[in-house]
Amino acid sequence: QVWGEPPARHYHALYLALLAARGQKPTSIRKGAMSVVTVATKPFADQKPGTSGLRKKVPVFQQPHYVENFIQSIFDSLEDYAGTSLVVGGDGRYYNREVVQTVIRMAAANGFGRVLVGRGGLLSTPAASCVIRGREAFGGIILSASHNPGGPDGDFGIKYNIGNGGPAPEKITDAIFERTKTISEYRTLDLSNVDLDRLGAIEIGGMAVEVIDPVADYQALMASLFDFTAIRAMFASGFTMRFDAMHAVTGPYARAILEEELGAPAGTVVNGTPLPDFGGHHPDPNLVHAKELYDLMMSDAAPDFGAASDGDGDRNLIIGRGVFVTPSDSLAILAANAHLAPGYRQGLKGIARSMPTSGAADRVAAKLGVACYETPTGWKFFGNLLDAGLATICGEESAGTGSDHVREKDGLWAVLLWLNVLAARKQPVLEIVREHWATYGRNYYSRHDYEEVDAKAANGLMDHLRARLDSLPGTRLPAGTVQAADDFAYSDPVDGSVSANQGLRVLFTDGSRIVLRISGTGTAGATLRLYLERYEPDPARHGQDTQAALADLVETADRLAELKARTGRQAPTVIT
Ligand code: VG1
Ligand code: CO
Repeated sequence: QVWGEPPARHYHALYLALLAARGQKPTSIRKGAMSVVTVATKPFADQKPGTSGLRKKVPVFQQPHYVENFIQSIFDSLEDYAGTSLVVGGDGRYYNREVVQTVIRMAAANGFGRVLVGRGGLLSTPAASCVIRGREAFGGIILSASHNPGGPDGDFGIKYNIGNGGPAPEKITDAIFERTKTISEYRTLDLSNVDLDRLGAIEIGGMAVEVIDPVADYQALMASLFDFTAIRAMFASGFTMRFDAMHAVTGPYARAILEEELGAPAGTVVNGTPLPDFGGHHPDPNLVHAKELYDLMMSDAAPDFGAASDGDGDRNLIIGRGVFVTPSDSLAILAANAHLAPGYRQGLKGIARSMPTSGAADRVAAKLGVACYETPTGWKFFGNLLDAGLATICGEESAGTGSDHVREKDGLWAVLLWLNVLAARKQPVLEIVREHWATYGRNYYSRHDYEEVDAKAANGLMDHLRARLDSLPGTRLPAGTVQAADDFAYSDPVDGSVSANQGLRVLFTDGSRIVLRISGTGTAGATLRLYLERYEPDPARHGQDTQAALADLVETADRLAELKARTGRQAPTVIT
């Protein structure tokens, strides 16, 4: 194995390979001699992690000590990590490289034994999860604000993942937040930057820093799950596809796997180079921000299959020629067909979906005779179910699908499972979707987002509806008669922890639903999410326009929550 030459400017740099050859760990170097510095600091009041870590505008993170306070608070909330490995990487957005360097220095000063970092500071969220698990790291720090825009005025984010590769559970994120309120100092090293672009290992401050290929571990995992031979044969026989990486982190993964390994023609992957500002776009794979792909897929020039992923590579958009597959339907269809892929031939142990996600997957679970779990929004709630072997496939309406192969949702994984299903069934996407609806019925589904609403108005709206919930059952509304209404609370079947206030639900007697919640990932004002669902068993009525099919529910939601009056908006910002 050839290791990169450590740049001369590194203080006490050594080849890890040299040590490894001698069977040693870099512990012979005395700590303390390593210029550890303790820096006095004051708490910031706004470091509460949301649905997926701490997300703020870049200038907020650029305040002196802001990043360091949060990283030290993470370390202070962990136990017994001395000498263990920490994985670090991000989606390549603006400020990624700087924060990677900060994390490396602070990890060394706090006693980690090794940092594994993706070359260039890059690691997609699912790849980070894969590396944490595969290399048995203590945990990982993922730098991403996912689908939020990047650049100097865009968003940035920091998330901690535990040793199972998944997002830290609430117990830990709560502890981190508590720590940020009292922190008075942090530890770092007085060292210059590490060369992130050269593969190999060096040593700083008694800690090994190993720059790894960000794609390799992940690519090997994908090859172990899917029938690459069948997919390769499908491409060889003329199957066409476009994958839009949206100038974000999945570009290198998609090129390596789709084009180089599976033989899709060069140019299949577009916008494949990660840019710090994502080319000025929102790397959000939905019908608004991936409109170009959508338009192509609805045109005569459409390839057989279209897909996209988000900033950090954990979301997916699936569009067949002439048909957009809603994420909720995609979850259900993948669950129903997963056995066609070698990694899932044994069948599913169970399915899990977030509460706002449509009930389409529940029907598949019922038919398969396995349990379906309903969790709060956010991937951290799936971890326990996956670890306990209660579920194999999980998904969210927000374009997140994944399985027990890692502990994050995984955009490219979903795309590859779709390709595997297409290669096995040899049918167009449209036909597969229609057959699925004919078998299980169709769950018409849409989400209406009201972005950057005044936070007080949004909270007032929620409080008002929450106060009315108890009086709603039995009420007749344009969408039907209310059967039940509540503020969703989740009791984890594995560890018994309870998470309350996870979204307001109004359930109708015919199975239709209205759900309202405030986003936990927004960085400006409040984003209100209105989720609408109606079940249609009759195949003769499966051809309706989604928004038309849900019009009653939209009207009812406005009546119940006074959306227009309280937000001052006549229409949602984004409809997905
Ligand atoms: C949103 C989605 C949620 C997803 C989360 C993180 O959260 O609704 O389903 O898990 O983003 O995804 P919220 O609280 O804004 O609704 V990602 O790809 O942004 O890490
Ligand atoms: Co994401």
